[in-house]
Amino acid sequence: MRLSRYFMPILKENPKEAEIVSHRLMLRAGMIRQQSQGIYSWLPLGKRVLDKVNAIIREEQNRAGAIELSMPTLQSAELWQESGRYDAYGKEMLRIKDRQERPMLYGPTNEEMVTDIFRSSVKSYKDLPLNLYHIQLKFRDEIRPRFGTMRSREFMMKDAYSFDLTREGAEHSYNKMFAAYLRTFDRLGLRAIPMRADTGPIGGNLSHEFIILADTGESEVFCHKDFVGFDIPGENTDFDSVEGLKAIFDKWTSLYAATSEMHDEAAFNVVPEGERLSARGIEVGHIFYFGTKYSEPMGAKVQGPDGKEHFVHMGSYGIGPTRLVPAIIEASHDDNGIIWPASVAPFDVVVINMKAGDQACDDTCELIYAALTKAGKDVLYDDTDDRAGTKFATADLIGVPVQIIAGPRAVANGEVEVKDRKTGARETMTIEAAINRFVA
Ligand code: 5CA
Repeated sequence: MRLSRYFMPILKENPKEAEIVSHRLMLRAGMIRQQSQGIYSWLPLGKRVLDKVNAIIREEQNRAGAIELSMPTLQSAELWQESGRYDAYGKEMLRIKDRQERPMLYGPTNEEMVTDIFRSSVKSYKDLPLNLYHIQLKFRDEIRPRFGTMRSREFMMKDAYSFDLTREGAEHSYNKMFAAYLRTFDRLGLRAIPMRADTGPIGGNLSHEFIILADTGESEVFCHKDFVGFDIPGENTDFDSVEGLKAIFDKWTSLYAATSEMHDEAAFNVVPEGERLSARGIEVGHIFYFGTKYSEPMGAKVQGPDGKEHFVHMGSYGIGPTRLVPAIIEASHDDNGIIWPASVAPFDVVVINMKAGDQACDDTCELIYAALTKAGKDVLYDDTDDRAGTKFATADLIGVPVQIIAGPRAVANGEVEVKDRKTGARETMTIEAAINRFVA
């Protein structure tokens, strides 16, 4: 992508409305724009990051055996009347009427709709277990939308829904998502700690929130320090192994960890003082097992091996991609801007032409840009005629992991400078070596 032809509206000044660093940096880097309170457009740079986050979520959901579909944002009120949540949900639900005066709503979550899909076609235990997910916009008319896309009214959610014949089966499905979440957040460069959590309007009695520790987090959390160093389940994790996944779940729930709603001061005080961590955190995922809470009122049942009909046991599993992007920034930035983990960086590398219009600089940059693009890399080429200082500041602000800097003096020697955004380390090398770094 040539910056001269891209749309990346950088802000020079710090936006006043932004209270936390991620919101400030997302606005300054031209990643998002508020359209009305708590409702955002994702501008091209932000969209790239969001897509990369979603790609990782999708890969790990698929690895754990979940199957992707797509459900609409607008739902009929009838389904919610069946489950009893239409009245219970309260003012967070945006209710609307269509031209026939039929009550509709902008979905805050999809338990009812997915249960309807399930009951319309699954009739036998032989088709279980089943886990269906989508990545879709939701709407919750939050009282206090704030911190940009961290807590917005319209936001994206990956929501998965599992169906099993028995409680034991449902627990295995829960453990699959539990392990998949540990892997997902790790790949996003985050350390998320599962904590016992309140179930709120979703319901049920088994639930974990996945929390990133951050000073700007909205939740108050209490946990054992050792979680920070626990091993993440590997790529070779066998998601069909009941014992294997149970062992992962047991290990990650063996020490104290709870959000303030579930906090038990006496139990926390049993943890040796030096190992207690009481901090603030950002909830990036939340998983629930709620048994037959929706399947019973909505009549979602299957024939079991005993020939009888059984209401299915369900769970739901949410991740907030539009919250994860600012959460990643909260965890990874410095005074100059964002520092993206390579896995979600909007571009793999930025090529900075320090003197656009200078033939040697232009030729060198074009050569590198073409070679890296051909090698399948996402390359941003700063071909604008801005001052070098402005270009460096922009490259640092948008947080691309590697900068290749082509200035007249180095280029005259057949060389460029390669800068690591995270460490700030700079290395001069031949043009060929710089290319080979990515191509090899
Ligand atoms: N149906 C269940 C799981 S699929 C559910 O709705 N769970 S939830 O309410 O906990 O939301 C799941 C995730 O969505 C949260 O962990 C959070 O990451 C994200 N999320 C929830 N509300 C917002 C919001 N207002 N803004 C941004 N992200 C949000």
